[in-house]
Amino acid sequence: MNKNIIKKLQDIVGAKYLATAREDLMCYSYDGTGQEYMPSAVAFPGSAAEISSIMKLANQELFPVIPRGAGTGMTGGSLPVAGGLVLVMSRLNRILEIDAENQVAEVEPGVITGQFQSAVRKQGLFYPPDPASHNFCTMGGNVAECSGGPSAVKYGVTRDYILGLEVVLPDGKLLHTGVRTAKGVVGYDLTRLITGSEGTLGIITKITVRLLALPTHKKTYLVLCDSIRLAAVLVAEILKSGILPNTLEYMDQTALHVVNDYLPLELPHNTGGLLLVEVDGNERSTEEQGEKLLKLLADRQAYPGILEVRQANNDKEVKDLWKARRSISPATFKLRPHKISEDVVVPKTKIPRLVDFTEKLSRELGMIILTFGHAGDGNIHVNIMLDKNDPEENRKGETAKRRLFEYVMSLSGTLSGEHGIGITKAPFLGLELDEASLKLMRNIKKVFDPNNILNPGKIFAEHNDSAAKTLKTASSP
Ligand code: 2HG
Ligand code: ZN
Repeated sequence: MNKNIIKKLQDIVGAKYLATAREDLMCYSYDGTGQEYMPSAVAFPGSAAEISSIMKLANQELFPVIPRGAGTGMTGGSLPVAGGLVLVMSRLNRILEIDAENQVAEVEPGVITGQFQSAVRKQGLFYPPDPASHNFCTMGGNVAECSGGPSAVKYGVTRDYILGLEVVLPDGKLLHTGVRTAKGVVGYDLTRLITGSEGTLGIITKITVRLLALPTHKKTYLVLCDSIRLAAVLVAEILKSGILPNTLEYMDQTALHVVNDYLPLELPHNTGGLLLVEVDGNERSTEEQGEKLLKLLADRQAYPGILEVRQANNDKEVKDLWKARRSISPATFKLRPHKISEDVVVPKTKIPRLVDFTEKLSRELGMIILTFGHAGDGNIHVNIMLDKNDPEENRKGETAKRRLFEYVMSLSGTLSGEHGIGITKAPFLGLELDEASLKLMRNIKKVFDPNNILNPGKIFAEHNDSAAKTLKTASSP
């Protein structure tokens, strides 16, 4: 990026909000994937108007612009793979309004999700989307990736709460999408198109969300099983019984061990697999659902492999369980220095088959592959642990990932439930999407961003769609 452009960027955001020193750039060169790409500069814009001027300049000078929230993404969505300017949204961090009566709020993209949840909770309201990283990740990043989390099984994902957006388009124009009302069907649903578009169609500068009334009660349980297979089988059984938990999370034995090693907590580890189940609602419905769950799990004739069902007795126990659950992802790095982290989804009844498959794959390739996650909606995190500096492990890791994706497709699943495609899954897009969809999506990107300025290299691998299709043919069952 030449001096002239740097000068113009300084004029737009102010010299103190533009970083070019190598040590500063390094802080914005990586994300949750552990991959690193150095940007040419990093800007901290203070308004949509500044972002608009930056985008106009980027189109004149043809440099890439990459929006970034907190950098917790797991697929490389905020990495400057082609260099360029990283736009850090941390200064746009105000909760603009909480309209309690209409159960609507408006926030800027740099607001930390967990802080927003606490703010609405104080008014008896509830914003359910809760990525495991909610203490660090941002609302803007969540919208860009359409993040999920443990509560998605009952409450849905980020897109289900986004009513409208203010967005700076790649050419610098300001776009307002959606509504502030409970319903709205005027024109194409641009809000949904931009939600989950991974920062490739526009830069989100304001978010209007819908809120719910805060559930007054909850009950949290641990179900200890003698095998992961049973834990996986129980997921569909619990949901079939009519219980709708707000959390139905699953952890295999490796996940349990690694968290115990990471935190000063003692999760039961002499089990084959564990379910974390939580029900919420008003006092009566929570009571009823809890009783129904305990009754179902007490049927040891049907489920002889259930070792124990524990209920969290107080707030501290509940907090500790959640801390353990939210720590699995960072704790896994105790096993190996790197991981390939996947977020595949399969129909609930097929989770046992997926779990069997990953265990077999792990044995066959001699690698640690652990599984945990949002089993209630069939969204399983498969973590393939490795050392990327070891060429042999790297090769085996890539083999494991490809075989996992092919298997998930054969189960009528999907490649990503919550982390998006980014760069890590881009070469595999053609496994899931047909030619017509791919073409339409690429054309949508061209309409929004003809110069391919905004977050280039994401979702669509430059030349790899057809390569992925070859895989599809090779893997057809
Ligand atoms: C979680 O649910 C996150 O903990 C991270 O989505 C998953 O590290 C992972 O694979
Ligand atoms: Zn997750």
